[in-house]
Amino acid sequence: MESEKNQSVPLQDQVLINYIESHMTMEHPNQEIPEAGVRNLISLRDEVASFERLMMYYECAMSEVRTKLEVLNKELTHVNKRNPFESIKSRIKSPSSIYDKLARKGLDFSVENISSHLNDVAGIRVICSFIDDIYMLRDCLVQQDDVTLLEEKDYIKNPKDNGYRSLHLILEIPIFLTNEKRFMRVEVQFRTIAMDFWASLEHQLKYKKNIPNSEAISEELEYSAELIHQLDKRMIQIRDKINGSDL
Ligand code: 0O2
Repeated sequence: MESEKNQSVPLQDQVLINYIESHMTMEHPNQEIPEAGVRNLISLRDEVASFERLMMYYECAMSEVRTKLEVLNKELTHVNKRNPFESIKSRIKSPSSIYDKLARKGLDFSVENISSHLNDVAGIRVICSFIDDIYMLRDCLVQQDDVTLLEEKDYIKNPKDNGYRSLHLILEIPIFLTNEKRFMRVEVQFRTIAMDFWASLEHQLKYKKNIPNSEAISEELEYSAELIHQLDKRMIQIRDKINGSDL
């Protein structure tokens, strides 16, 4: 009877079936486990395993791009005696953020939908002191042989209505696994320190509910974004004056 029930179940899943059955029958000794239930659990387990594998690929891709940026930072610091970026952060989008983003796009949570429809599962944020360093780093990165620029959103030249500024790149790079080469997408956001300061505060406004005077705060943020941009431009002028005085 037992072997008949599980006849068409692949051999490698037998261990799981035995485990589920032994556990469930201990709690509910008289309850039969429907085969469909076991099959659902198996397919869920397989989906979880594929999800974890996909996240591992994104982590590898993220490390590759992060290393590329750190190498550029090292070399440019050596050559120019100043570092083009101040800090770098990387993160893999959490499962709940992935779920929310897919839901916003009207898509189910699946490994297929994640890899086909999301560009920012692996994300890197590079914080620079100066705007011109952002474009210099961007050029150095996208001209590398194994990097393909899939998409670019220049919110520095074309800020969002709320005042948000950053340069966003969607890159595709290969990762080399034991038996295959896989192309993965990574989002890189470049900002100045001042833009990052602004975005962090604005992010709080976006995600905090029931803030009194939120419209007035939005207007203040928009105005501050403009001040920050003027300040960013001025810092470049001051830096150039300081460098000029060295000549
Ligand atoms: P998190 O938690 O920061 O990762 P697309 O990815 O092209 O389908 P999306 O997501 O609108 O569409 O792309 P976009 O415009 O490139 O923005 C992606 C990310 O930029 C956001 O990620 C934020 O990190 C940041 N961002 C964009 N607009 C704003 C803004 O107005 N204010 C702030 N503070 N950050 C912004 P997520 O997905 O929102 O989440």
